[in-house]
Amino acid sequence: MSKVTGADILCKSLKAQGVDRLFDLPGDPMGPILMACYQQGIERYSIFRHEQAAAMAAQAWSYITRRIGVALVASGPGMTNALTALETGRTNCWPLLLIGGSSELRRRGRGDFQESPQVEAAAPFCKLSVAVSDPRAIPFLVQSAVRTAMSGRPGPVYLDLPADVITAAVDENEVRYLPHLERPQPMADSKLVETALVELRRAERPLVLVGKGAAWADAANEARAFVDRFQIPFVPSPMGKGVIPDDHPQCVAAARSYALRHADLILLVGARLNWIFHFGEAPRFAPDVTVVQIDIEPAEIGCGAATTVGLVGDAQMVLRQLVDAAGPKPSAQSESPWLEALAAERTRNQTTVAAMANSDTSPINLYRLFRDIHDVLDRDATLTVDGERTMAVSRALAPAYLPRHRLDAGTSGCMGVAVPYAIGAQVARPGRQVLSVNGDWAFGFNGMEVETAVRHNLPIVFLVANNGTTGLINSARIFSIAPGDPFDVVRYDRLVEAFGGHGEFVETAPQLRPALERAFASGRTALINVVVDPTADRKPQSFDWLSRDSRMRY
Ligand SMILES: Cc1ncc(C[n+]2csc(CCOP(=O)(O)OP(=O)(O)O)c2C)c(N)n1
Repeated sequence: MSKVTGADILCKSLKAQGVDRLFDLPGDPMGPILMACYQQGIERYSIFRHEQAAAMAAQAWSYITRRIGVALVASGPGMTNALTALETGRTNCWPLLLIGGSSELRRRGRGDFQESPQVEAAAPFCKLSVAVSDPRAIPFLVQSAVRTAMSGRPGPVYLDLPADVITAAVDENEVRYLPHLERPQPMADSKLVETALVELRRAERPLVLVGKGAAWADAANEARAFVDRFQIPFVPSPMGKGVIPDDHPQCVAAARSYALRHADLILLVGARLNWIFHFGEAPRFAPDVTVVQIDIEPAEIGCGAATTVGLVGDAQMVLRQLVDAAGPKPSAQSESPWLEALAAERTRNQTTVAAMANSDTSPINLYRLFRDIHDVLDRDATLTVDGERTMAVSRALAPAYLPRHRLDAGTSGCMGVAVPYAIGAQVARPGRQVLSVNGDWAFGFNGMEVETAVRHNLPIVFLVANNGTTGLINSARIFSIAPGDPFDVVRYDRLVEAFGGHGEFVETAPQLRPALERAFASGRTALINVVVDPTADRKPQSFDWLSRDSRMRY
C-alpha cells in the first residue's frame, strides 16, 4: 500500500479547495510542505521578509480575487509575527487561511524548538483556530477552514501543523479528499424587503452607505442598478469606494459630512456603524435617523443603531431583491431638494480643495500629489494607501471606479498594510497598474518587502510621501517642525535601486507627473520618493476625529 505524508495530504487538500498559489516565509518544520507544493504545482510567492507581510499579501489577494488566500509560516515567532495580519483580517472582514508549522506533538511541554501557544494566540482573531493531530484529518480541516473563512462574514482562520504530523506517513486509501464548496449567497426575508421599500419611499433625505461588504459580495451591478432606480445619493466607506464608480452623479462623497448629518434614512449596504461611520451617532448623524441594514452577518443588525429594518443576506442578492420588488416606476427623488443641496455642498467642497490640488508650490502638498496620481492612473488601476494624512487625503482625492481596487488600513487602522497589499494586488492583477502610496513612517513597517517585489518581478510602483515625520501632531509637538523648516530627507529611492528596481527622487511639484510616468513605463518594481511639505494637512474638517477633542487625529 502506498503511503502519503501529512505534507502531501495538506497540499492535495489545498489543491482540492482550488488553491493554486500561496504566500510564504518558511522555516522549520515547513520544508516537506514546500516540496509537496512543488509536486502539486502550487505556485509560491515565497520568502517574504516578514510573516506579517506574507499574510497581508495573501489576504489582499483573497479579497481581490474572492478566493481563499493562503499564507504559510514557520513555528513560534514565525507564526506570532503573522498575528497582526489576523487582526487586520478580523477587523476588515477579509478571508485568510494562515497555516503555521508547530513543534512536535510528542515533545510538547518540554521546550521543543519554537514551541509556542499558537492555536491559543490565533483564536481571538480567527473564525476558526485548530491544530491537526492526525494526517488523515487534514482534508476535512482544510475544507472546514476554507468554508469558514469564506462563508457568511468572511475572516481569517488558522490551521496549526505540528512537525510530526507533517512528516507522518499513512496509507493513501485511508485519506478522503473533500470538494470545494461555493460560498452560499443567502437572500433576505421577502416581507422585510417590502418593509424596507416602504421606509425608502417614505424618506425625504435617504442616503446609501456602501461598505466593503458590498465590494466583497461583488455587488457592483446591483448597487448601481439600485441607486439609478431609486435616485438615492450614496457615500462609500474608504474601501467601499469603487463598488459604484466615484464619478457616478449620485456619489456625494465630497459632501460626506453634510450628507451624514442631514439624511433622515440611511441604507447600510455591507457597511458597519463602527468608527468609520462615527457609530451612527449625533452629531455626525441626525439623532432620529432611520436605519435600514443589509448585512450577511445577523449579529450586525442593530449593532450601534436602532435599526428599523434588518435585511440579512448577501448584498448582491438583497439589492437585486429590492430593485425587483420596487417595480419599474421611476422614483420621485430625481429632482429632490435633497439632491440639489448635496450637489451644492459637493461643489463648495471641491472648490475649497481645488486651490491646493492645483498648487505648484514645492515641497508638494498632498492634494496636488493625488491630483497628479489621478492623472496618470488607468481606470482599472489598483491603489493601496497607508499613512495618516496621506491616507486621509487619498480617501477624498483619489477616486476609485471598480470594486476592490482601493485598499487601505480600513477599519483596522493598521499602518504598514499598503506595501504587502500591493504585492497581493499585483499577483492578483498581472499586467494592470498597481500603485502603493505610503506615508514615510507607514512605509517603514513593511518597506523591506520592496525587495520581495523586485525578486518576483512585480512591476508595482511604490510612492513614499516623505515629510520626514509621523504626522502633523507629531511634527508640531515632538519634532517641533514649523512651516518652511528643513528636515532630513531619507533617500528611500536608493533602497529600491539597491535591490535592482527603478528609483525616482522628486523634490518639486512639477517633477512628480513625469516621474510617475517613467516609473510605470519602466515595467519594473519602482519607488518614487516624493518630498512632501511636512506642514501640509487635510483641509479644515467640520468635526474632530471621532467627534472628540484631545485625540490623535489619524
Ligand atoms: C501598526 C500601527 N502602529 C502604530 C500606529 C499609530 N500611527 C498612526 S499614524 C502613524 C504615523 C504615520 O506617519 P506617516 O506614515 O508618515 O503618515 P503621514 O505623513 O501621511 O501623516 C502611526 C505611528 C498605527 N496606526 N498602526
